[in-house]
Parts: sequence; structure tokens; C-alpha cells
Amino acid sequence: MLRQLLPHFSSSSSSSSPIYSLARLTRQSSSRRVPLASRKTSSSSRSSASTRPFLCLALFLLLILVVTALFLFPPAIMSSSSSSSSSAASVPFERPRKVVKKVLSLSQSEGDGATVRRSIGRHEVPNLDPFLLLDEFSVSKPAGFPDHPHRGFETVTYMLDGAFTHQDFSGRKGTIRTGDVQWMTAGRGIVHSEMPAADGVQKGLQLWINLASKDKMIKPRYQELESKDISQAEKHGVKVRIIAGEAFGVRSPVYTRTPTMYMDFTMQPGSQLHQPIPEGWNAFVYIIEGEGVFGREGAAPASAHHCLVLGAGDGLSVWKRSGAPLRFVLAAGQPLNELVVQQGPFVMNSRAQIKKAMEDYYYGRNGFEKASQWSST
Ligand code: FJE
Ligand code: FE
Repeated sequence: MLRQLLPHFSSSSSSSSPIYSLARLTRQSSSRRVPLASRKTSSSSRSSASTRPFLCLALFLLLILVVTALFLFPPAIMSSSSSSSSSAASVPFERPRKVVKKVLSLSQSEGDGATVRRSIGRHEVPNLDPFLLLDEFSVSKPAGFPDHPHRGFETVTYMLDGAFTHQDFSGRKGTIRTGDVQWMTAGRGIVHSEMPAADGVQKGLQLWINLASKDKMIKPRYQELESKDISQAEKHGVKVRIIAGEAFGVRSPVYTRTPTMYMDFTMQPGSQLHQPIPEGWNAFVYIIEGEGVFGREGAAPASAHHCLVLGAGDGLSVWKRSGAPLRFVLAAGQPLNELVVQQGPFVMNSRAQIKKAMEDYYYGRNGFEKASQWSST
């Protein structure tokens, strides 16, 4: 498992990436050639005519080897020898993802007296298909998110500090605490309340992930993970909690109907991270605390409460130089490429479907049957 982890990870610039091993191989073979050649010239007077053909054959084979290596791996050799970009040499990705947008999330009111820092879903980042919203919430009693419906997407609530109680219209009730995750697939409909479960400020992240049109009316489903059951991995000063997807060779058991990865990284000073992200997926970082350098070794550091939208590519590199630890979440998802029509907690594909959702909620139909006679306690 740890070995699988290594290709994506290195704590120093002498990485074990194939680029470096190949460079080392070619350097070794050419240096081996030098003593051979010099031995040949210095001992030419003593060498008999019978050893000369063997030396020639060895040299010829070596030449073939070098030419074959050059032919088979030209990009690797080019990128390790070119000095056009300093990060190209220390990053194991062919197309490293860079930060294309950086947005500071300012506090706003939401729900009933609650405060959220919205990043995805605010006007600067309207949505990043399949992501609809990311709120960092800080809520104290009696504020919260009282009874409200959802249809057409998933909410993922990740507690950073404190506890939240969730109650829904089918009688389900539970409390999630620091480090726990509730992955709720609203599908055709859920009505619920989300309220602080303890005194003081309760903090967490809520991410909304869209569902494909074919999945919008599926049966609601919950996946709940207690903190102790969240897959973790740690190496060279980087700790990761894997909410969805795979990091460092460790996979989360969460089923993502819309293919998604979601992980929480903590990096100690002096560490670096190289996390593969599938090509074609949209990806962003949200910094929880500390600061670090994202995407390009020479980039300016980004700090807490910033959302970084990543450009195209096959992976993200992060450098944590000095100071306090850096903590951030990385999310990436396969775009649905479908029309998004949103009306508050209903996210559908057309105005007509939104109208239908509102009617269904109002009249208690098509998944909202239990809505009319229910209220949270
Ligand atoms: C809301 C629809 C909603 N951000 N962060 C409309 F679903 C909500 C809502 C939340 C929410 C809940 C939690 Cl626990 C954390 C959140 C929005 O419940 F506030 C409005 N206005
Ligand atoms: Fe909700």
C-alpha cells in the first residue's frame, strides 16, 4: 500500500519518479562508458587482438541501449533536462494543474441566523460542475438550518469542530461530531433540519454535488462515516483523510453517484504533496487553516478561507515551506455537462422541473409524501 503511495509523493526534490530513474540510468551508462574507453586506450599496448572484438561489441551494445532509451522516452529526458520551468523537474505530472481563480470567502447570513463563508455558489464561482455550493459554516444555538427540503443533488456535511443534529421527515435522527461525515443523496426528496447539538460555535463544511438528470429522482440515501472510520494515510509530513476517492493508495468506501473525490489534507512545514486528479474533472481547493503554495512552485502562497479553482491537468502539487501546518480540502468531480436550473434547495434541469418540484413539495407528492405532517422536534 505504501509503495503505491510513493509515485504520487515526494518529500524532497530527489523524487523517485520515472523521470529521475531514467535520467540516472542514462547518466550511469554513459559514465560507465568513459572508464571502458579510457581503459581501452591506456592499455592498448597490452591488450591482445583477441579482446578487442569483445570491447567493440560491448560498446556497440551500449550504444544501441542508449539510442533505444532515447527513442522510447524522449519526453522524460526532455523534461528532466530542460530548464524552461523549475517546477517541471520536481513534479511527477505531465500536465500539473495550476490555480486559475482564487476567491476569498466572506461571511454571510444563511438559514436561521447562521453564518457561512460561501465559496462555490457565490457570484465569482457560480458553479463548478458538478459542484453547486461549498459553505464553511460557523453556527451557535439557537441559530441553525431548520426544516427545509432538497431535491436533485447531494449534500456532504463534514464536521470540523463541534456537533450538528440532523432530523428528517422519515424519522431519521442523528448527530455528527468533529471529523464525521454525512453524505446525503437527496434524490427525489428529503425534508430535514440541521441544528447545532452543543453550546458554543459548531464548525464544518457543506458541499453540494449535483446529480445527473437520470439520477435526480432516485430514492434518497444516506452514507454516514464516523471520524474513526474515515480512511486515513500519512507520509513524509502529509496526512490525508479520504472522504471520497483515493489518495496515497487508500480508497474511501463512500459511493459517489456522480464520480467525485474529496479529501482533507494536513501538511507539516517542509513537506510537499503530489496528488493525481483525473483529467477532465473540475477541481478546487478550499483552505481551512494556514497557508501554502499551490500548483506551481513559484506561486504566491494562498491562505485560509480562500477557494482555489484549478485548471486542466492530471494532478495537483502543493508545497508547505515553513510556519504553522496547512490544512485544506481538495474536491474534484466529473462534470455532468447538463443544464443547471436552481431554485434554493431544488436543483433540476429545466424551469418546468423546478415548478414540478415546488408543487410536489407543496402538495406532498413524488417523494415529498411525508412532508406535510412532519416537523422537527
Ligand atoms: C439554506 C437551502 C438550504 N448552507 N451549510 C436554502 F439547504 C440551506 C441550508 C444550508 C446549510 C446547512 C448546513 Cl448544515 C451547512 C448550509 C446552506 O440548509 F440555508 C438555504 N437558504
Ligand atoms: Fe439541508
